[in-house]
Amino acid sequence: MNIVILTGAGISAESGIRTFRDEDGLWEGYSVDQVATKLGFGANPELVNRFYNLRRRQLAEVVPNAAHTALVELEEKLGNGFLLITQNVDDLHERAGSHRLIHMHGELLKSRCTWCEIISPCDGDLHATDSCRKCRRDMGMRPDVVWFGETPYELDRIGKALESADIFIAIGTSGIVEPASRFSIKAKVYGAKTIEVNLNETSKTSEFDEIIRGPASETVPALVS
Ligand code: BJW
Repeated sequence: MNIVILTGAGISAESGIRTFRDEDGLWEGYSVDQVATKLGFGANPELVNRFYNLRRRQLAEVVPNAAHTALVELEEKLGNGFLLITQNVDDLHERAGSHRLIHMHGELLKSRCTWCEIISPCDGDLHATDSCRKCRRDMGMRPDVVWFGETPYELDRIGKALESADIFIAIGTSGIVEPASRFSIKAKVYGAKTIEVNLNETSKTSEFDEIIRGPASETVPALVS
């Protein structure tokens, strides 16, 4: 049995991390073009790093919730038949104990040099003036997150997993952002049963075989038990 899970900001909401597009979402007060595009970073790298520094610091104040933990239990049951793809840049899945995990939109706790592309662990603040430890150039250190117009990580591995999935479950994602928004249809075309787990209806709800409504901290443990 192969199960592929896609998680979005909704799974971390009950841990205290704001989603992007819900009322009071993270994008409110910020222009997406300013903080989540390469052009925005080029125009004002210090502002962009400040936005991510704040979010990186907030990670220290939150802990995984019952939904993250339930997915660890499912991974332990299924072993190689399990793959967790997260769009989240927080580290709550790994802190809960997930191993078979892809961070398709990158990770807040890593930095990337825009000059030489080296990726390094990053648990403190980043500044545009920081020098890269490898190429020594400055004005290029950015969070290792995937912005609009950039290619998400590990799409080949994800594509293969979707083709062999028996069950695909999307948890806490609005289904607005491509290419993740197309994963459920791809899995379905290749024969998977698809399940949406979300507090609310999404623009993709009608595409799923089964819908489970409610907070992830309750619905996910019930689903995997
Ligand atoms: C709960 C809950 C609870 C709440 N329990 N549920 C026109 C111009 C330019 C680009 C495009 C364009 N049209 C399309 C594009 C492509 C673009 C895109 O999709 N844009 C659309 C927005 C229009 N996509 C890209 O550019 C991507 N790259 C790409 O497509 O490359 C081309 C390519 C494709 C295929 C192969 C090769 C190349 C890159 C996208 C990068 C997204 N980056 C971000 C920011 C990351 C850094 C950061 O964190 O700041 O990733 S955007 C943001 O959205 C973040 C998220 O991962 C992503 C998805 O959001 P998510 O997780 O769905 O959150 P929300 O807030 O939207 O939804 C939360 C959900 O939870 C809601 O449904 C709630 O109901 C629910 N919920 N509480 C259960 N307790």
